[in-house]
Amino acid sequence: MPGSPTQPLQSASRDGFVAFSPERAAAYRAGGYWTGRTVDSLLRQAAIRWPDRVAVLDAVSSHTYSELDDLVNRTAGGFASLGIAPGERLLLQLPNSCRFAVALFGLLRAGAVPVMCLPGHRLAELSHFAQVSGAVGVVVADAADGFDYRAMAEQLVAAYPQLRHVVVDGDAGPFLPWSALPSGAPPEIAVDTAGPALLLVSGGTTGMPKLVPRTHDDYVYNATASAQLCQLTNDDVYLVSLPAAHNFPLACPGILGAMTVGATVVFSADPSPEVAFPTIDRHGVTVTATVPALAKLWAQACQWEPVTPKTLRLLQVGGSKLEPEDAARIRAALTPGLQQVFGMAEGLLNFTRLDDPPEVVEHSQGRPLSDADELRIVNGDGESVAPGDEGELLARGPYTINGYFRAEQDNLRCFDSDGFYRSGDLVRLREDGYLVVTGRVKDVICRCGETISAQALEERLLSHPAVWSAAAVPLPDPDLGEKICLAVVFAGPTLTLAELNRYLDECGVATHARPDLLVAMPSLPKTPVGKIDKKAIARQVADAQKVSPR
Ligand code: OOB
Repeated sequence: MPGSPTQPLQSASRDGFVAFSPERAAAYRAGGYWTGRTVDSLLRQAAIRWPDRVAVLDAVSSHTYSELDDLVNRTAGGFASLGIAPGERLLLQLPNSCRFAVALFGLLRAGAVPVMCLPGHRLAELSHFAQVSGAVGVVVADAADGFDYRAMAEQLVAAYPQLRHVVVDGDAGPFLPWSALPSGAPPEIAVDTAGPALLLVSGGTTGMPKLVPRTHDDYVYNATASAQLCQLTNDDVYLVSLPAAHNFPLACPGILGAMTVGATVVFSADPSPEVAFPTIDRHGVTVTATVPALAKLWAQACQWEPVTPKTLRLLQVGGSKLEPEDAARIRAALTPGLQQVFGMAEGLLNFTRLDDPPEVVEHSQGRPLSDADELRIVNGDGESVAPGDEGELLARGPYTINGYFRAEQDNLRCFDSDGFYRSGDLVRLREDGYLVVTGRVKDVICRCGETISAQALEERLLSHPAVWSAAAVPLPDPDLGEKICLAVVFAGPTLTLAELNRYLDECGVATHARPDLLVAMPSLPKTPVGKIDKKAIARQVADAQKVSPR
């Protein structure tokens, strides 16, 4: 808590952290965006205001706010007695469960800075996170979804001996079992709320994910303002369907936003309709966040699942582009309360509003959360485009980072001289101030001197009733430079490449922008949060063809 008695400030995590400029920080404080509260104070305050309300529950446990607060006190004491000092980083990788919330707040209350790994991350990613963050420990489950996290932890600590503490939820093997965390009183620490509270991992599509330092001030604002926008109250029941460590279910408004109003958070370790629908029904879930592929699946599953969602008042969809036809189907099958969310771990969030007409909700990706968000839409030379034209989205504001953690080279590329974050997203600003995402700067295929937008091609194909999902990826080609490979999941019988190209011909798509290769797949590979993983598609197809991806 600000102003509490002291241990040193979080200096250990300061190196490699790019702070907001003093002028902008002062303006955000003066404007009331930053309130000097810690992320942990959200739980402390909820425990004071709503002690007996259920804070978190999962398939096996449930805790009121006051119980959760007590558990977190003990856990923070445990971490501190291991010798974990304020500012030190720990990798946190747990499945969706109450234990996730206890561990996250236990680390925060001990002053540690959790690195928010997703359950789908593996040794390559965890090694990268350990190396860049200089983490001193890991908190993992023994096993989940058929994967043995302990075995991975053994490899990890062998390569990174700096990882002094490995705490395992469940059967710990050679490591410290969660249940044997020493007991102790939570440490008294002084926290600089303008410093990093936690490190998110970027959803970037190229290279290893980068570490995104979110400060107490910015993240508390992020969660509080999102909860207000979504009109969350303590009658709401929020379902964590996506991996809890992802920014979307964590703070947009997600788990942290629910805490600002004393709502209940339900953790589901499995987002499939068979598990999620009965969970929604049993607990009267009113709000949840999904990615388009999951929302589409849920809408379709309403046709055959015996129990379907009846209580959802707000279904958030974000993470990748939702097509208007799918948005309409989702509204019809699941709830008229659909909300598109275009966000990023780096900060900027755009939401459609609760009272927006269907046209806006179905055809746009929302508008900025905050009136202090500053947006620029620029061409390849960095100049602002004409109103309504496509360009790259740049953003700056009270909850958008000023640099990745310990990534000087990336920061030169990803931030402009005014501190704007270059999102790499191509967007168009509608006259009403709403954004439409039109592609990614780098998600293009350079075929024979022409640059083809993968998203534009995918959108065309998705309008064909036989196409359930589609991804266009570049493959190296000796003559064309790159050729267009199309991976498709068909809704029914498979079409041939000639049939698809005939359809594109009818749609008036240029001949140079037609796929060269069609690969039908039973499902498209996904990233740990459930977005289509184009790198994996290119790798799979290239392996099958015995050529190397670009
Ligand atoms: C969310 O965060 P990340 O960090 O996993 O991914 C960010 C990127 C964006 O730059 C954009 O390329 C894409 O994901 N994206 C969307 C989108 N929402 C995110 N593309 C099109 N339409 C959308 N609605 O994905 C994220 C973070 C907070 C809330 C929601 C999503």
